[in-house]
This record gives sequence, C-alpha cells and structure tokens, in this order.
Amino acid sequence: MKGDELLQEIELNVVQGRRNSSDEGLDEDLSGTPGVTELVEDALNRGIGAKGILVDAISSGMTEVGERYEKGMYFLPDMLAAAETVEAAMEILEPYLLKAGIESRGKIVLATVKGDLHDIGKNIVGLMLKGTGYSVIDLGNNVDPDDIVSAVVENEANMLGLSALLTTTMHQMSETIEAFSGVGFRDKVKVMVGGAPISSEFAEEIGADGYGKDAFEALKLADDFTDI
Ligand code: B12
Repeated sequence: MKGDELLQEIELNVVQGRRNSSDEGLDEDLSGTPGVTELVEDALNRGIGAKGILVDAISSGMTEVGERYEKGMYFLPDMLAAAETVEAAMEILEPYLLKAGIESRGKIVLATVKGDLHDIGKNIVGLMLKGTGYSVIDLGNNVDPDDIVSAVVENEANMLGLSALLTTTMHQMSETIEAFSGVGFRDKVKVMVGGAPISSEFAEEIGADGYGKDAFEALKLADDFTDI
C-alpha cells in the first residue's frame, strides 16, 4: 500500500469506528483487516509524519463522521465508536506530535459543572478537540467553580468549555463565569457552554461567548475562538 492509500485507509477506519483488526466496523464486517491503531503504527514505521496522519486521515475522518451525524446517517453510538478510535490513535501519535514540536491549535479547559456527574457528552467534546490538535485539560465532572477558574489561570488556557445536563446544575455555569471576576482573567478566555438543557439564549444570558449543541459545534466554536 502506498503512503496516500494508507492515509485513506486510516480515514476510512476512523469513519468505521475500528480500533484494531478484531473490530467489525459500522457499515460492514471488516474484521480481520487492520484497524486504525495498526494502520497508524504502519504509517509511522514507514516514516509518514504524525501531523500528516492527524490532519489528512484522522481529522478528515472525524469530519466525515460529523457530516454523517448531521445528515442522520450516524447516531450517538456511532459517533462514540469513532471518537474512541480517534482517542486510541491519539495515544500512539501524541509522543510523536510533541517530539515534532507541533504547536497546539489552542488550549481548552473542560469541566462538567458542580453537582453534575454527566460526563459522556463532555468526553466526546474533549476527544473531538484533541483529535483535531487542541490541547485539552479535562477536569472531570462535579467541578467547583473556583477550581475551574484556577485551572484556566494556571494553565493559561485560551478557552473554557462547561458542560451541564441537569436543569438543577446549569446555574453553576453562571457561578463559574462570575468566579472569574475575582481573578481578572475573563478577558483572556473564551467560554463555551453545552449540554442538553443549555441553549444559545441561556449562554447569552449568563455572559458565555458561545453555545454548542454538539461536539461538532464545539469544534467550530474552538476554531472561531482561535481564528482558524
Ligand atoms: C447517562 C445518563 C446518566 C448517567 C451519567 C453517566 C455519565 N458518566 O455521564 C447517570 C446514571 C450517572 C445519571 C444520573 C442522573 N441523572 Co441522568 N441521564 C443520563 C442520560 C440517559 C444520557 C445523557 C448522555 O450521556 N447523553 C449523551 C451525550 C453524548 O449527550 P450530551 O451529554 O447532551 O452531550 C452532547 C451535547 O449536549 C454537547 N455538549 C455536552 N457538553 C458540552 C460542553 C460544551 C462546551 C459544548 C460546546 C457542547 C457540549 O455535545 C455532546 C456530544 O454531542 C440522560 C437522558 C438523555 N437522553 O439525555 C439522563 C438525564 C440527563 N439524567 C437525568 C437525571 C434526573 C439524573 C439523576 C438526577 C437521576 C437520579 N434521580 O439519581 C442523576 C443525577 C446525577 C448527577 N448528580 O449528575 C435527567 C435530567 C432532567 C433534568 N431536567 O435535569 C435526564 C434528562 C433523564 C430524564 N429524562 O429524566 N444519568
């Protein structure tokens, strides 16, 4: 297989959500053929650069997954399978990317707000951003506003992503934004919010900089915030 064919094969397997040769694939049974982790190792062994693999195969694969999701061809479990595949590939690529000194596209702190344990959506957002070259500092779930603000300041992050799934915890987003007033870092960080009960009206009301209905909108927001 030539180098560009190998990249196409990686892209296809991201779309199929196949980590390795024992995975079947979303559209058809491809088990027995190499999956993303094997193909990425193969590409690296042949001297294909980690950045090329990330941009020309993995990110483009995730873009295709996003298009399929928006068209209703893919559902949540499909998106999750593809996102997990990207995570496995990123584990292999990360040391190479760091060694190559690839500049991160931007740094985002992510957290599910205080009192809220729902983190599946936030994790998908994190994987998607990581897969497209952002540095992601994931604080987990049930995170106190002051801890979120400290992490943003200490890491000098240029973005903050807050997630809430409960109507009883969404007000914690506003508390978190208010917690910046004590430290004066608010003008250096763009805040995006998301989660099932959140809307763009709510985002505006609490003074957030953007609302994303899903992980793909989160990515679009991050690109806008970072001027990409
Ligand atoms: C799984 C689940 C749980 C799991 C969570 C496991 C986990 N690790 O996350 C468990 C079992 C722990 C749980 C517990 C509870 N849950 Co619950 N849970 C759900 C369920 C079924 C799915 C949520 C989910 O994961 N969706 C899938 C993800 C991918 O979607 P998502 O989170 O919306 O994320 C997407 C977007 O919103 C967006 N997004 C998300 N975050 C962010 C952040 C940014 C920055 C951006 C831009 C975008 C973005 O992108 C994501 C990917 O596309 C929902 C029902 C539902 N259909 O939503 C109820 C639901 C959210 N839970 C509910 C309730 C009531 C509870 C409990 C209170 C139940 C109880 N009585 O104990 C507890 C609360 C625990 C707590 N303190 O948080 C209610 C909330 C009702 C309300 N109005 O507030 C729901 C709606 C169920 C219902 N219909 O009653 N739950």
